[in-house]
Amino acid sequence: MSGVQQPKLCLSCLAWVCYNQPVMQLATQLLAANRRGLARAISQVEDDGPDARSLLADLYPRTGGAHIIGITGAPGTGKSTLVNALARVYRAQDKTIGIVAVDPTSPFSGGALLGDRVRMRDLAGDPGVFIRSMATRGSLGGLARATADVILVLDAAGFDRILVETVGVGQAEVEIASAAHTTVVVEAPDMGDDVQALKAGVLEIADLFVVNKADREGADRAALALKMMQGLIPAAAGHHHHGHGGPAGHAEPGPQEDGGWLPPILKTIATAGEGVVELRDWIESHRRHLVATGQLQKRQATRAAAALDHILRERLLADLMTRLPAGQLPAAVDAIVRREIDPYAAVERLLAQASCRRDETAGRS
Ligand SMILES: Nc1nc2c(ncn2[C@@H]2O[C@H](COP(=O)(O)OP(=O)(O)OP(=O)(O)O)[C@@H](O)[C@H]2O)c(=O)[nH]1
Ligand SMILES: [Mg+2]
Repeated sequence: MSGVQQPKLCLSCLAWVCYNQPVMQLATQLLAANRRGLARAISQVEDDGPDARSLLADLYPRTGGAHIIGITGAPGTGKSTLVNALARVYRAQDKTIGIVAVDPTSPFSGGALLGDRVRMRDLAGDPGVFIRSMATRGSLGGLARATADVILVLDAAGFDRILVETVGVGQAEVEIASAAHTTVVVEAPDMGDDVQALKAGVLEIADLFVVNKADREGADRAALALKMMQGLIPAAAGHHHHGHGGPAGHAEPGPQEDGGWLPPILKTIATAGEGVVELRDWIESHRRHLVATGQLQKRQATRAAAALDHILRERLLADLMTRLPAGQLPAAVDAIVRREIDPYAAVERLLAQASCRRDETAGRS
């Protein structure tokens, strides 16, 4: 770095300042004044630009304070409306709220994001709330990475709770949701078939179920269907509990004697704010449960290991690619297709070629 004053992100207030300017204190009021700095920091990590790594390195020690809440469910179940209402009841407790709306459906995202903005407009003037819609990435994997990094920035900025809305349709969304401490799965009465469809990946990650649009017919039926489904979910990793004295349907939801957690099934009318205080209180109860049982710590360790594994794989592969003589990879593909070599042997050969190259360059220097 040169001696010239570089604008630097102030870690306390997340504004872009020069070195000699006084560092301001983090406060809810200041977040309002520095929204532009925060937005800029988020754009940086979202685009994975040249300064993103050093920015995240600076911010990382300040993360870990926020509770991350995933809100997932089929399209149109009322997730955005619920997030909006939830943010308001959290604000009533003076908690600061970051909101990340993720929409990976490429052809419609423009319209959907615009819709979210309109619905969330009444929160927009509140300095204790920051809303960010995630633009579609080139790949779903890229979207998951960008979302995780944006959550880190909001965490470092001091938001107490971060609400992450994802449309629960595929593996990438489940991956995004796995970044959450508490995952809320949203259903609606008129989505009968989708209750079945959701069973595949999303039900297993639910800490709370919400049947939204409880003003509509069929809400009780949907709640009952979920309750029955709970009995079908295998008890995985202390996540769910099936009472020893009977089926899960007879156990009280919430913390269980064996340290497990039985997801409650709540009914809400997001448009009227009904049941939303109860939802907030259940989320907080789940948070306390995670802390009390040490599961928060455990989840964080699991996530750290997964992140490390992922980054390590990417780095090693990229490293290998730079060391591989040009044309070797397509040549190997051709050889496999021609049945001259099997894929395992091809990998061995590629690795040997890459390490030859390394010895060569090492010998030269
Ligand atoms: N009747 C009724 N309508 C609701 C309720 N909650 C949301 N809606 C309506 O349902 C529609 C979809 O709501 P959104 O909040 O956009 O749903 P979403 O799940 O975020 O939708 P996507 O992000 O597109 O997947 C809107 O017209 C809402 O006004 C509710 O409790 N009752
Ligand atoms: Mg939405």
